[in-house]
Amino acid sequence: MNPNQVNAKSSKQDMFEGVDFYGVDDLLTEEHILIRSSIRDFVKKEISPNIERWSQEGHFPSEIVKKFGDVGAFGPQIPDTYGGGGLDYISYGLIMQEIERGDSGMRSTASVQGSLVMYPIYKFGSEEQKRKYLPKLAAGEMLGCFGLTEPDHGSNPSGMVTHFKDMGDHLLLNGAKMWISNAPEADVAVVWAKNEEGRIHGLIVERGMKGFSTPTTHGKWSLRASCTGELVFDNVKVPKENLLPGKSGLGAPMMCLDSARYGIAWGAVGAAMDCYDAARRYAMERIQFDKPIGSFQLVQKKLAEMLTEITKAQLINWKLGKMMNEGKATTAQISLAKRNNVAMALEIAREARQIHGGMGITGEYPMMRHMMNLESVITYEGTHDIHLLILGHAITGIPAFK
Ligand code: TGC
Ligand code: FAD
Repeated sequence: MNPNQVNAKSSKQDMFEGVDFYGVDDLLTEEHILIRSSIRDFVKKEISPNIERWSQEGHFPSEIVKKFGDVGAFGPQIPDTYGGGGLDYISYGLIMQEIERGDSGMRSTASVQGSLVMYPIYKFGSEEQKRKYLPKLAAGEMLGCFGLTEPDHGSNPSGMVTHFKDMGDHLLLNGAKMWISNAPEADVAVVWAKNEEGRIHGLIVERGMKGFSTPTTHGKWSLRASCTGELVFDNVKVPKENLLPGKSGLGAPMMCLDSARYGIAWGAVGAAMDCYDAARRYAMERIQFDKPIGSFQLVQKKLAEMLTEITKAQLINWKLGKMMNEGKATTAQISLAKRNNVAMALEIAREARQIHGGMGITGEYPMMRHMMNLESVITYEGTHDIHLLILGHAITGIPAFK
């Protein structure tokens, strides 16, 4: 398939029509709507015309990093003193929603940078660390990644074996992380590792430190426009001033995950809206048995259920955003939103693809790409079942993980 044909067809469509059946926009401020419009325009111009080609080629467009910085997509929830947007959590959610409407891989790049790299440096970093890294990360002059998962420790990060020793004048880091978004292109990595007492700490590891490498993970069928890799530490000498001093223990990376999972709950709604929009349009245009397929009850059922689920997810996100703003959202409340909304988006991508018949498997329409992307989104930042167990723990008080 010629990617230019794909782009020519896509650009004729208005892919950015709003999906707002319950008037959720009435709950937003003028500033929220302005921020959403500016990101929507950015995605329409910089991502949508190219995303099918990037994904088919498995290409991470590194120039997008600076552009994301310019449009304010990195760390919108971080105070402006350090270069962040100084915005509330609903703004942050809307930004993730609009980026993921374009592509989940592009949203990954932005949410890792904002919630998993800038957030821990802002929350647990020294004043010097904040001043050194945050403005450059916010501006897209530097790309970061977050290393928690290991080859033998995914859902169970507390079992991690990556460790460091205090050598007096520096820390000596050994181990490996796997499945790390942004890793092959990152300038800096926030890495979680155990000290000699087995306590988890965050360290800032910079590209160029001897013994640190970031091999690319090849062969993905999902998030093909996002780069993924490993982090390998072979006797890396990390300066002591690169240790995050503010918090240790598993709770520190888990706090970062709360922020990122919240953004994913919004992002998934963006992917679902894009699929629903495409399906509704196709249902009205495609003629079979001398009628638009949208006139058949079974197709209408699919569309009605998609709209219902998107509307419910939008309301969950708005209320969760209010609780995030007030500092009241619990991990379990965030799990409910991430779990529900990603599963909902995946189901809508599958149904929307079916409405497109054979055309649905091509890159002329976005559903198949969203569907494949969402298989990662339903796995990372806690799998669908891990979030169910987090909810089960909150309901019963009994952790069923082990
Ligand atoms: P558990 O015993 O429950 O807790 C251990 C310690 O951590 C504390 N804690 C939290 N603190 C603050 N905020 C939270 N949300 C917290 N969650 C836990 C907890 O209080 C305890 O503290 P202390 O002082 O008592 O020791 O831990 P566990 O070992 O039983 O594990 C619980 C479990 C399974 C729920 C958790 O580990 C989990 O969520 N696993 C999933 C792992 C995961 O989500 N990994 C994500 C990797 S990053 C990623 O995927 C990025 S993709 C990015 C992209 O491209 O967009
Ligand atoms: P496992 O933990 O081995 O789980 C396998 C299966 O077992 C799952 O179905 C799981 O639900 C189930 N399971 C495990 N434990 C239990 C239990 N107690 N009860 C019931 N079922 C259970 N990590 C990072 O640190 N940084 C990143 O930037 C990052 N980016 C990623 C990008 C991509 C594209 C992908 C695919 C992953 C990324 N991850 C990242 C890793 C991701 O967070 C993990 O894949 C995820 O947490 C699951 O871990 P795992 O793959 O080892 O699966």
